Amino acid sequence: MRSNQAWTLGKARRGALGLGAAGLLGLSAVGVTPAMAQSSQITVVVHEIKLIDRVDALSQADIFVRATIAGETKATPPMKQTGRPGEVIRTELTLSGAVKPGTHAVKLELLDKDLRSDDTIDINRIADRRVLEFTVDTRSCRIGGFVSTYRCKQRITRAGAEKKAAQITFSVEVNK
Ligand SMILES: [Ca+2]
Ligand SMILES: [Ca+2]
Repeated sequence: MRSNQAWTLGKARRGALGLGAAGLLGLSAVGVTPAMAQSSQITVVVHEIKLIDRVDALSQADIFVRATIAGETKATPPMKQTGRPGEVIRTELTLSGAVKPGTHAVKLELLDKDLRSDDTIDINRIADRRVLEFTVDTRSCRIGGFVSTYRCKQRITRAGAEKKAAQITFSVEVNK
């Protein structure tokens, strides 16, 4: 983000010194810069994953976390684990996305890497819903979409109850 911004400023300065079309390009780049300076960052931190039942019937569990923050999807590398039921994996996995100040949708998924298609592990206690979807207000630092409202840095624990279920503990941080 920072280097990107520096690049934009550099380009704007060069453009402003030029004439004609280059000067016009420079002016439009200057117009973009203030919005970028106002951007915030939403980070999802996964602290603990507890496998409730066997998540991979044929091979080892190699789970990973995927987060979609304001429409942009990011994933962690798969973790090599034995995948025994009851196993607790303590971690500090982080996934971040740059956003404009305001309220944004976040989707959090726990998956098991598979040869054919990745398997979504159930972390949502609601039937037929395996992923967690919530909102983050970067201004008030409130996490919405759950029965109770959480705040930034507060630990949230959720568990699924369907086949291939796990419990996940995570928190959300906002950098302005
Ligand atoms: Ca697997
Ligand atoms: Ca469920």
